[in-house]
Amino acid sequence: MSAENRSFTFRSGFISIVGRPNVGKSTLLNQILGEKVAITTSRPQTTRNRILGIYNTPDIQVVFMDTPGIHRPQDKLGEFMVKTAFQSLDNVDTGLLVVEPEPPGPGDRFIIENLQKAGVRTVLTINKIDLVRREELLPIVDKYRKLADFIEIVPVSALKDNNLDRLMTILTGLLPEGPKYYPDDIVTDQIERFMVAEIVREKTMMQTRQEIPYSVAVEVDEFSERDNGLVYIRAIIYVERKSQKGIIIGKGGLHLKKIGTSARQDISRLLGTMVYLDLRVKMKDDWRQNASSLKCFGYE
Ligand SMILES: Nc1nc2c(ncn2[C@@H]2O[C@H](COP(=O)(O)OP(=O)(O)OP(=O)(O)O)[C@@H](O)[C@H]2O)c(=O)[nH]1
Ligand SMILES: [Mg+2]
Repeated sequence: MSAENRSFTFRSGFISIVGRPNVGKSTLLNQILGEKVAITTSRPQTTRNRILGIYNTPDIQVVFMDTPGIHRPQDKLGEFMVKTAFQSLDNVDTGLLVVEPEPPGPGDRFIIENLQKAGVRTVLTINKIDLVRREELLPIVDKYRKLADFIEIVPVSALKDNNLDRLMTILTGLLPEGPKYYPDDIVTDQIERFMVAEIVREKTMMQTRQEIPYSVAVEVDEFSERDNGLVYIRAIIYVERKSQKGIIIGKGGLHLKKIGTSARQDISRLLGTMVYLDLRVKMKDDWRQNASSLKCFGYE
């Protein structure tokens, strides 16, 4: 029976997930969906675009938007990321603010002020509660309660899947009557090419340090199915300096090989096929400050 024939009302809405970098927004979205739609790393500023994640039950659809962490931008890429995060608040039904289990800092206050200015009603999620004791958590909840008029404050652990059912009960309870925006079988609107590039970026970010994780952009320049069912993918890892190129490739190409092996496993799982992954490393001087390079990588 289609949704139209049912006697109950269908409810739906858009929820934007915002917060400082590295608080666990993308981990939370992946865990809610039970599928990995957004890459996650232990480094701040991992997410650079708005990532859609669609949650379905027979009578509910929530369209989540994962967003880049809101920070003080140091370059044009950072400006794009912060703008993307704030734009995601236009026309949403609810904001889901994610914070660390610590008292609100200036960054959190800044985001809260902007949510208020935009008139977005907000549920606060205190994430990573697996890292603190209960006695430590209560005063933090209290501080947030005094700071703003949140619809609800929900402590969770996205990583350990702790209290996410309660969070979802609250979020879905807020949904207005509405249409099904996306078909049931769609979990994200991202195309495979983008997801593949993101996986390569995730593995590169995870296996590099200092400035390199932030200097990396990935472009898939060939994606083709070969006769034997194998998918051939060529991806270019762009860095900003010659020295970074050398580090990523490593002695005898060993480091790049390691990145490729772990990326290939995830891409194979995503596409459900055997994958041949050809990785190249190229340099694009200071691309994070260059408008045309940013455009070329889809950061505009
Ligand atoms: N201990 C613990 N770690 C968590 C939890 N949720 C996320 N993390 C970790 O926090 C780090 C950042 O997670 P992400 O999901 O990438 O954070 P994000 O907010 O999307 O970060 P940006 O995209 O950079 O803004 C990763 O190392 C996660 O494994 C949690 O509930 N508990
Ligand atoms: Mg993220």
